[in-house]
Amino acid sequence: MDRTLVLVKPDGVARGYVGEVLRRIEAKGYTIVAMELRVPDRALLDAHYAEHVGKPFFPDLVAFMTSGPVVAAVIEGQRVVEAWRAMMGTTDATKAAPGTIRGDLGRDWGNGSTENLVHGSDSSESAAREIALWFPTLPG
Ligand code: DAT
Ligand code: MG
Repeated sequence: MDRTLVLVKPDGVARGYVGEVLRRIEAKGYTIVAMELRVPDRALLDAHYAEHVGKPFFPDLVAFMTSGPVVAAVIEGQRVVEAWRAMMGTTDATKAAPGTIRGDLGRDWGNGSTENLVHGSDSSESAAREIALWFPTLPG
């Protein structure tokens, strides 16, 4: 069975959308197999966002992601990696399609930070890597 890593980012938690995000996952029919509220540290984010370390926006991304608690979850179901990416919408919330989480709930707040509510692994390989980082003791 396919699995992917979901994060409700600090803006999503602060704005009270944990329930809304989980509601959409449950309504769509996927199963939550692990979940935790935590403030990620720098080491975890360096590993999680390894592909982005050194990019111009990386310091702002880390500042945003360590600004408060996130909800991390592992969800499961056939083709859940691609489904969750579709449910999130594109990275830039301003352009994300209505009906998606980012399109319905996100916007540019003019503070230079890309606050787009949620994360989802972009492939099965990324999902396996990210799940091992966030939930190292979760049985496969
Ligand atoms: P996604 O979160 O849609 O998978 P990504 O993996 O390319 O997008 O980037 C991870 C996060 O980094 C993204 O959610 C917001 C931030 N980010 C990406 N590209 C950015 C850019 N050009 N400027 C500012 N922030 C960016
Ligand atoms: Mg990504």
